[in-house]
Amino acid sequence: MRRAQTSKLTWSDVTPEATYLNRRAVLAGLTGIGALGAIGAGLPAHAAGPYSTDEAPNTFEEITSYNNFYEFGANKTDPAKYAHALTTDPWSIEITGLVERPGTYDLADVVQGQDIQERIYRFRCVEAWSMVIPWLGFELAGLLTRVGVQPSAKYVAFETLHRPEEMRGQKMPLLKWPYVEGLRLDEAMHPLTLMATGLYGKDMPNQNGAPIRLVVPWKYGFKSIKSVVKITLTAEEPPTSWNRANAREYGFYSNVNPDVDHPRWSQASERRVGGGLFAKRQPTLPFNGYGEEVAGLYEGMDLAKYY
Ligand SMILES: Nc1nc2c(c(=O)[nH]1)N[C@H]1C(S)=C(S)[C@@H](COP(=O)(O)O)O[C@H]1N2
Ligand SMILES: [Mo]
Repeated sequence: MRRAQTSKLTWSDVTPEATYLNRRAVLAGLTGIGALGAIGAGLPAHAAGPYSTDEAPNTFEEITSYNNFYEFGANKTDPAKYAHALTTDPWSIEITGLVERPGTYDLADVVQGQDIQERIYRFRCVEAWSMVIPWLGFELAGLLTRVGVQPSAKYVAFETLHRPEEMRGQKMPLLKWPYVEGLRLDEAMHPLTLMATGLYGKDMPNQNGAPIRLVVPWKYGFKSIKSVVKITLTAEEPPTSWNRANAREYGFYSNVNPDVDHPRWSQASERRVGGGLFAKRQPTLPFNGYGEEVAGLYEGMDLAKYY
């Protein structure tokens, strides 16, 4: 089976990685240098779209060496050490539950025809560190629309691959396997919500959730489930791994909220990974800075109760 071609031409094809560190300079270069004009036509339509942040992305090295992916162990360095053992081709996703066209779809079919874009998002872990990551991905809404959501569906449940032979952390009871996550349907349909197939213009590194993972930038990192093999549309709120492990510390919503502290980590500020030992912590923003886009989803809800 052919490896899904998930990445169109992106910045990284025309510019060295270093230029990511100043996106404005890249943009200036593209408009200023005629030779890049023809190549520019092949860039994703919305590479500089309204959803990307102007903040400097973390380096590829930082993004791929400091990870949470308990399927490979509980330490930040375990995924980079052990995730190479994961076979990501062939890969399929079962899409089931309250959908018009349930089935097990090959990754190539899932991705085919979707509008793959580069989105530079802030990413905030509940452990109070953050990164800026140039994802490649498409809106989950595009996929859900294609399979057809039945009117009774209210939630979307996600499941990660369970393959202990390749995922050594699954031989340990770190969590109940497989890892599961969930979103309310309106959250899943929001244009900020991505199915990501790569970063820095390359296919997704295994430690970041190859070959396809969820990215929900206004929620704590653990909602962004990796290496997805199953998507189920449901009428009831689905279980989520961290809520099941510790309901007092992790709720279903898990929106980034500087006003609601986690019992072990203040959520008021964060440390940008790679900022250096003496870098100042920066304040954490409501909804991780995406409030303008998503606050309306939670109108009238007590976000201290529904944490
Ligand atoms: N399947 C799975 N998905 C997961 C996790 C995990 O352990 N298993 N960790 C989560 C957490 S806590 C974070 S912060 C992000 C980390 O994503 P990154 O390594 O790409 O930065 O992945 C999330 N998705
Ligand atoms: Mo996290």
